[in-house]
Parts: sequence; C-alpha cells; structure tokens
Amino acid sequence: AAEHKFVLEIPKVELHVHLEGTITAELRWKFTQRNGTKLRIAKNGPELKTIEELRTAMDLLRPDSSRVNNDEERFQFFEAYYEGFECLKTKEDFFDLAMHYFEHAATVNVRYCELFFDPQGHTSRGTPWIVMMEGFREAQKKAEKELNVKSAWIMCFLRDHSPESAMEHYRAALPYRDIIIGIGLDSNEEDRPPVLFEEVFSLARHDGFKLTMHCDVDSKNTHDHIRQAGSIVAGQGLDRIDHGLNAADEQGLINLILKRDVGMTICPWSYLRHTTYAELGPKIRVLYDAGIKISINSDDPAYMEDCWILENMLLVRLLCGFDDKDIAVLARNAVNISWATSTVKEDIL
Ligand code: ES4
Ligand code: ZN
Repeated sequence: AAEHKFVLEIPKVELHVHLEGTITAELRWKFTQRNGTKLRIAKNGPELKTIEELRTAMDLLRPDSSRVNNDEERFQFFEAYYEGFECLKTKEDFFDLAMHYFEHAATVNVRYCELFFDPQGHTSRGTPWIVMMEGFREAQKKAEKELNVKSAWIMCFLRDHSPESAMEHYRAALPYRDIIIGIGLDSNEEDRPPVLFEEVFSLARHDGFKLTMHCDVDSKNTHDHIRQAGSIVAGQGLDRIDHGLNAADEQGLINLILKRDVGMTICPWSYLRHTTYAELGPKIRVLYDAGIKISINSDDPAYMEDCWILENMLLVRLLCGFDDKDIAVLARNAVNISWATSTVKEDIL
C-alpha cells in the first residue's frame, strides 16, 4: 500500500533497540551450533533440541494485549532474554549479531542508530570486554562503509544489579569510549528508582557521555521514576527518557519534559505486554500532541514477532491515526533527539 511505501522509504534513525533483543531464533540456532552451547528458553528449563522448539518457545514471549498486566510474564521475558545471551561466545558472534541488525536496518532505510547493549550480562558469563567491543567495532565499520548505516553504542547498566557493579563496568568501558556515545539503564525496574544510580550517571555526564534511562510502562512507581529521570538524576535530569509513556497521565510531567526538551523513545509494540490497543494510541497521541519530541523504535524485535522499526511505525500510524506528515515529524524527531553529529543529522534530514 502507498502508506507502507512512504513509511518504508523515509530515512530513519533508531534510538531504542537492545542488540541482545535482536537474537532471532535463526541466529540463536546458528550460534548454538557453532559454539556447542546448550539451548534453553530459561536457565532451569529443559534443553531445546530443534529450531522449531525454540521458535515456539520464543513466540510465547511476544507481547499480547489480550493478557496484559501479568507480572509473571515480565519475569518470563527477562529470564528468556538473559538466557538468550548464552549463545554469544566469540568476537565473531558479537560481530554477526550486530551485522544482522545493521543489514535489517539497511533494508528499511535506517541511516543512523544508537544501539543498547548490556555488558554486565556478558562479563558475568566470562566474556572479555575486548571480545564484545571489537566485534561491535568491526561490524559498525563495515555497516558504515558497505550499507551506509552509521551507528554508536549506548552502554546500559542493569538496574537490578548494584550501583557498584554499574560503576565498575563504567570504568572498564572507558578504553572503548570512542564508540560509546551514551549511558543507559535497563532491565527490571521494580524497586529500582533512577536516583539509585545517581553517582555513575553524574560521573558519566561529567566525562562527556549522553544520558538516558528506561522508565517502563509497567513500573509501579512509573510517575515518580519519570520525574526523577527528567529532573533529578545527574543534577538536572537526563538527555532522553526511554519509554516514559505514562508521562501522558500527568500534565506536570509533560510540562517538565517540554521545558527541559527531553527526547523520548517510544516502542509501541512493546507496550502491548501491559497496555491494551485501545489505551495505547491515545497515550502516544497525548505526548505527540503536547509537542514532546517522541521517536518510534523497536526495543526487542526477536521477542516481538519480528516487529522492527518499520512495523512499529506502521502500528502507530494505525493506532494514533497518523498521516504521512506525522510520520515525517516522528522521523525528524528521532534525528533531532539523536546524539549524532550535526553533519550526520543534516545528511539524513
Ligand atoms: C529491557 Cl527494561 C527492558 N525492557 C525490554 N527489553 C529490555 N532489554 C533489557 N532491558
Ligand atoms: Zn528497552
């Protein structure tokens, strides 16, 4: 259809995708065969013997708005997500995983992206930093040269791990700071407010990194977490907020986000784990209509029925009643709130 062509062809910037959330069943199968690792959907689950078993198990983790607000499901997702890391062993694995994302990105005209990765999920399994980072670096170089997809990395700390662990990982990553543009915070948000990580975020800002943080839709203290991320952490608040959809409930939060010009990364498909279709469109519209610079992103495509940035843009088009002009605004927002150089930004706009 015509709208599909427009959304497909518009030059894109993606700012919220977890590299470890792009390990499709096919990739996981390939790495598992190559490395001789075991294939399970969860740490204590039975060994999976075929790619079909893996596909079926992963399919059950997809967001489904008919069974929203199920705490257990969130834990199942995280369990499976971290178990998925187990197939990554060598530099070649990290290279192939990143390349797989970049190749997909090129097919939907993503021209620049800032990719999350979770180093603690790899160092804890004994992966050396150099294996991760040199795999990423080589893929990034090749993608820029051969696919015209530019990129930078956002190192996320796992908020269900200690602030001390975050600090240790921050220091260990400094030799790779030429390819790391920003610092983020992800994983399970329950009882883990943004201010717990004040020290490492303040230090990172002082050192010149950009800052962002997940404020998920299903956090029990969602409004307070958005307020902390928007106005308190690192002295004055962060540069972006990842998700933060529930800011739509409170005019005070909307005003704060507008006043500080905080960009927001929205991942529509992801919210169907906790939100109904009927609620989702209007909430996104509130943020958009208020003039907040929201961008549309994919989050964890491998766990979301292979819904990448294009499918997420098509979903908001449908749910929010956006037309091509709105899609162009959303695409431009992503360029503007990205941390790319002005040269890269101008080249995309
Ligand atoms: C994540 Cl908090 C959260 N949500 C979805 N995917 C994730 N990957 C890492 N943290
Ligand atoms: Zn995310």
